[in-house]
Amino acid sequence: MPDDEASAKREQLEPSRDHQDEGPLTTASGTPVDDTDNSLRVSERGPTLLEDFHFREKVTHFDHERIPERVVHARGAGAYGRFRPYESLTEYTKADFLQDPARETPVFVRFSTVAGSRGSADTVRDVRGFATKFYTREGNYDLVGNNFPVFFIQDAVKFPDFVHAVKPEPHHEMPQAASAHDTFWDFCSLQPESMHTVMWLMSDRAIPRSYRMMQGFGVHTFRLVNAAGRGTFVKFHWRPTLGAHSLVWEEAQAIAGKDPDFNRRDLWESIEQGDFPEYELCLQLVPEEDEFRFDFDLLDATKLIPEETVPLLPVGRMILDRNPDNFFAETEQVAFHTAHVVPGIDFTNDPLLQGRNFSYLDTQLIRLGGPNFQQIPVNRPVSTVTTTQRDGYGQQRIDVGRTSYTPNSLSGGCPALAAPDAGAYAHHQERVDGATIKKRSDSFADHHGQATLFWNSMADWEKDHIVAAYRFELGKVTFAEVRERTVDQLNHIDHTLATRVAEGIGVPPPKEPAVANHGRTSPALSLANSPTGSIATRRVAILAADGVDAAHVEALRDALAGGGAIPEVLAARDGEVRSAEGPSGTEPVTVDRAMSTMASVLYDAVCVPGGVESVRALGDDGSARHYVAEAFKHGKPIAALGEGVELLRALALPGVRLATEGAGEGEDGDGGPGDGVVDERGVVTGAEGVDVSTVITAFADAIACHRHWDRDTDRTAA
Ligand code: HDD
Repeated sequence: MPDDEASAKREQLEPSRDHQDEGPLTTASGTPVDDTDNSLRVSERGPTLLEDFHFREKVTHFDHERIPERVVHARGAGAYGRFRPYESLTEYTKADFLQDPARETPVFVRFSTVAGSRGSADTVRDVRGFATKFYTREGNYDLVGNNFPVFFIQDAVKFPDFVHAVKPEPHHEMPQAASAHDTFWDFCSLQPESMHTVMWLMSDRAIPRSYRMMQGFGVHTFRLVNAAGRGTFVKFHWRPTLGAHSLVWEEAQAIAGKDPDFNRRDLWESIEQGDFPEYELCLQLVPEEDEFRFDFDLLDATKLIPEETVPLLPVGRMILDRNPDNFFAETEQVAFHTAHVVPGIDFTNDPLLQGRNFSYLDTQLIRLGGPNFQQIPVNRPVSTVTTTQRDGYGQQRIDVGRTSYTPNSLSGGCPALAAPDAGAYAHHQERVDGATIKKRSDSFADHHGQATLFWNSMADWEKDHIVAAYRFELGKVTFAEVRERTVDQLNHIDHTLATRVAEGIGVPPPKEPAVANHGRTSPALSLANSPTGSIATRRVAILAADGVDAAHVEALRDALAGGGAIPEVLAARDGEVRSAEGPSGTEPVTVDRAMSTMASVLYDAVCVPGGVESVRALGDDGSARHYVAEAFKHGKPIAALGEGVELLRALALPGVRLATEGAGEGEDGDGGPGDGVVDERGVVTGAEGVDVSTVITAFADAIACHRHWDRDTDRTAA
């Protein structure tokens, strides 16, 4: 897109930005203020006077600073960016922003958790929201999706029930941002349509490593409409360039305490550092005549179309490259709405989507205080807005003229109605016939088949994590009958799953399967098949103490940063550590972080460089030992250079073979046979005399694999 279009939103926002760097402090009405520390009073110790207008205005504004948080998705983080299609999608849609690969469209994306309140932690087990506002030349298009392709319920009328069940329980408002409690499982065990999405919730998809490393889905089947009026069903997918990766549950819980802003910080810092999050937009297209070719209903939001059945068509790329200037003004006030559509994009009769089209507008009215929320800078379209809507709280526009009605003659009929062939939105025409009825279609009736598909498609370690998650969640449920009912539901998905869960929660395992497992799989559902290979933006802790081998640290820093990773030297204290005498002299090594401020759960990998004195000091330091052991437990790559291997040896990491002195020949690291490097399930060490660069290369390869699940203990626990 030419620069002017890419920056259209940025330029539009500029007049609203107030840098507060000119002139003195004033009241909101612009009167200069010379004292904002002392209220006006009668004598030094006397009562405060009502006539102190600055005091009253300051405190009154403060009293009114809060607005209601979102009833769901209250906690989130947002960023601006741009989207560009790879090629024209004219064949399927007339949407202007999908026509021209030379045109970029500005976007704002807000990621969120669902159940927690605004101040809750990022790394809770939950669905993540992935809402994108495209500021197109034809108005705003909002794709309000999640990081799961399916939803808990089929009909929007159930949404308040579902949300009431998952939110903290009303009598004591506990637990915060967690589904592991009685009401959630009571509801789900009575609502079998939730079983497929609950399975996703129990999987590692519910604890993403980063917003930059999770997929997004429009969930519903939508409709694209081309200039000839032909409709095509479509499912929207966002695919992160860095692949989809997740945390380990125990790690996620620790992070919630160590850094509750973990995902938000990651998004912010990546953009500040120029590591822009990137996602590919992909479509699953289904011709209208194929509507009934599936063994589920396309209108049922608890079902996905397996990628193996309808492959993903990559159609464009989105890059997030700018952080907001003000969290409240932009990220909090951004208002998404599923019915913000542009010509060429339309709805289907999915009853969940139909209900959403009511709810999002409604919620903004209470949340943002009235019908003029579209005039808030972050929400304003870059296209021209000409309505006959007037007045209301917070009106920002000065609509000039006498006519705010159609038709009129006094203003020459302006604004004129747009013609369909001149860009007007034309609702797709569909013939609908039938009696009014409150009944779910029979085609929505299979509640377990795709949950089974998901379970069947998981790698062994993913299955273990799922079992552990069910045990954790149900272990918090105090009603035996709710546990039993859930196990019964699981037995309709897979007998082994039900048995393994039952065994962990004190429920009698079901004697036989409720239904036979259909045996089908969809490999695309497994995180094990998500692309790996890059170390970009991975955080690597390099543990050091006085006497560290500075050459090792330098080599690590150079090689890892060269691959786009973020190496950081950690020591007991901030400042510097003395380096060992060596070829690089005795220059001290700069410490990036004190170990006490940055737990091992905040890094993707850990390395122990050499230096006899440093390694000995780390070995004597409980927190350094814990650092490595915890990273090991969470399946993270670990490396030791030179004498660093002694720290790993002292830890006696279970089942790990380390490179031994003089054992260089025939080891099995990255550099090929005989390279002297041992990579034992992501624990990388080099034999004596082996070039550290070879060890570091093997370490980088191990980091690119994300985690080494064959040694994580969440798995063996299940
Ligand atoms: Fe929703 C917010 C995603 C079903 C009612 N929803 C909200 C957000 C996302 C989603 C990402 C946060 C937007 C933001 O960042 O501001 N919601 C979904 C998806 C659904 C879904 C993917 C199913 C496919 N939602 C859904 C239903 C209803 C709602 C069925 C109501 C009947 N959702 C809302 C809401 C929220 C909302 C109450 C709260 C704040 C807001 O809208 O702006 O209207």
